[in-house]
Amino acid sequence: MRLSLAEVFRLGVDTLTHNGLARDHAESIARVITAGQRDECHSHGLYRLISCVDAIRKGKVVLDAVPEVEEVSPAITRVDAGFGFSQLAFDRGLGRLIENAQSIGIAALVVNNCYHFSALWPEVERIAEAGLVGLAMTPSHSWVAPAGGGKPVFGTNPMAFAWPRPGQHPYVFDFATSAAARGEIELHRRAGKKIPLGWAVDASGAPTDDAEAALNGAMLTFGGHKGSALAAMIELMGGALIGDMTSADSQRFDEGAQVTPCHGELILAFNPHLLGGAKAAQGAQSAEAMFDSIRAQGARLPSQRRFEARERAQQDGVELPEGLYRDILALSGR
Ligand code: NDP
Ligand code: PYC
Repeated sequence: MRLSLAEVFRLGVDTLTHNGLARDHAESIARVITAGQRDECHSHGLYRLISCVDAIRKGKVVLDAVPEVEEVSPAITRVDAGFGFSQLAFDRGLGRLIENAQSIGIAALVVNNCYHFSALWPEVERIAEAGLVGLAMTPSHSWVAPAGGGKPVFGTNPMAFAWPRPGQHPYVFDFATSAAARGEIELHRRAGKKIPLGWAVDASGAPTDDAEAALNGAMLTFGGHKGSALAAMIELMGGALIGDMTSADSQRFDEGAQVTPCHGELILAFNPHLLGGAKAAQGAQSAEAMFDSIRAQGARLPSQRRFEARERAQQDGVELPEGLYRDILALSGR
């Protein structure tokens, strides 16, 4: 199936509103899902509509939650998502985050009490578009074992970073601190494909290449003890520090419903002009020199694949597996 980006967006909005979600939430979600499909981030593109609708139908998510924005201090904006989805809460808080970082140099946006399922790069890219450096992190459900253990403690805990580059795409990375995102393993299961060894262990703690066994066992962190420590940091900063749930808390809060995780998110913005002062321009040049040395070796920058996919999709639309399209149509009431 080939769809234009406008069709992907409409399919997203229609599917979510058909299932009872308020239109402002549906549009915020459809924007990030469309961006995921456009950039060929398949685990967080249209596929996510299935888990969104699942969470809606299980009665967990507040469908018309109105995010409440509170200016906690000149540096901290808190948005209480009211147990709705995260995207509208982020949209409502972003302007304050940017204004605060522009005027005082460093600012935080804390989103609390949100159902969260999206990739983080669309958020940090929006911060970089304002000329700021962005860093975002969030827990999920406890699916991931610590290095040296075999039982789930951490979430897949993604972390995203964006560095603005005037006149070109920002430098952006965004990855789960697990060896792969859970969505990737789910997509392997849907396609009946094996997963690489090293992504997960089965319920008995043995390495597995079977997606179903992995989902029922424990996922592994990337980079052994290093990924494990980063995953713990995200539990602390994106959970404990901001007065919200860790991945283990989120799992308990779920009460076996197996819907998308509910917790908080921490988003930070840094103003390179205020932090760099008289040397800000020099800092930007050093950054470019580093990016050039990476590329000069034939290595690629993170997100380069996405930006290339974006260009193709903007011209030609996106390709969608027939089975996924059928599954989504069945949820959309069309
Ligand atoms: P990937 O492993 O697919 O990608 C990680 C990052 O590394 C990307 O920025 C990617 O850029 C870059 N990259 C990949 N290969 C290379 C390479 N050879 N050289 C340089 N850079 C490279 O990400 P994950 O599977 O870990 O995560 C996928 C998504 O899932 C993320 O967007 C994340 O936010 C989301 N997620 C969300 C969760 C949530 O709770 N909300 C939980 C877990 C994950 P490129 O994209 O260009 O390949
Ligand atoms: O793919 O790991 C994942 C994930 C968890 C929550 C949303 N995506």
